[in-house]
Amino acid sequence: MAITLYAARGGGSAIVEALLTLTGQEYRVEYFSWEDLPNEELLAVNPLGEIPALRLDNGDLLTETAAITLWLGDRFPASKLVPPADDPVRVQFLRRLVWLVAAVYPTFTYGDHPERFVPDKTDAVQLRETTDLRRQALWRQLEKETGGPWICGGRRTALDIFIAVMSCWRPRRQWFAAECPQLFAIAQRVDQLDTLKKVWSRNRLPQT
Ligand SMILES: N[C@@H](CCC(=O)N[C@@H](CS)C(=O)NCC(=O)O)C(=O)O
Repeated sequence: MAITLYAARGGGSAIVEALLTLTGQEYRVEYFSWEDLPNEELLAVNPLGEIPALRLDNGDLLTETAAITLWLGDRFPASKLVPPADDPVRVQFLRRLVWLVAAVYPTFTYGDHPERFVPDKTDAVQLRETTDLRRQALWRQLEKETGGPWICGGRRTALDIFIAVMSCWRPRRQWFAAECPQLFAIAQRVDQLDTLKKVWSRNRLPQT
């Protein structure tokens, strides 16, 4: 049974699609259209109605980008996507991985569909604005901490793939070029990886 990735083009599933590609593992992708989310088929796979979701080769369901990343690191250590337990950069890797999904990602969860959380239209507009601002502050914080050339220093890890994809979302790449040049440079380096060219093209990335 091949690993199946439930996906939507350009979304968080593009991170997982790129990571899977870097492992060399065979997989199949089922793309949903954004207008169609959440739909019955996806809800049957992931009760949260979110992508990415992975059906593993043993039939298990694996959701949550951070969990998927750590699983890929365990399953495919040769891919070097995740620094191993005794690696000195492991602590900062874990810290930033969880920060990306626990601090940055929720600003999209609440900001992309504010009407799901606050029924009043004015409040919804405000929630979108405040989560957008919060995200900008978070990216600036990471920019300050980043020495380059990659998020974890001298070596590329899964986190650089997160940056390449997430920097295509609001406030988007032009903002990163102006406000977070180091993160922008990392994203551009990832854009250039030959192994990932087809993944980016399927996901219509990068977007400016
Ligand atoms: N905590 C999840 C968040 C996943 C998520 O928010 N996915 C978004 C797309 S990037 C989604 O499925 N949105 C569709 C919807 O909420 O209707 C993770 O880290 O994987």
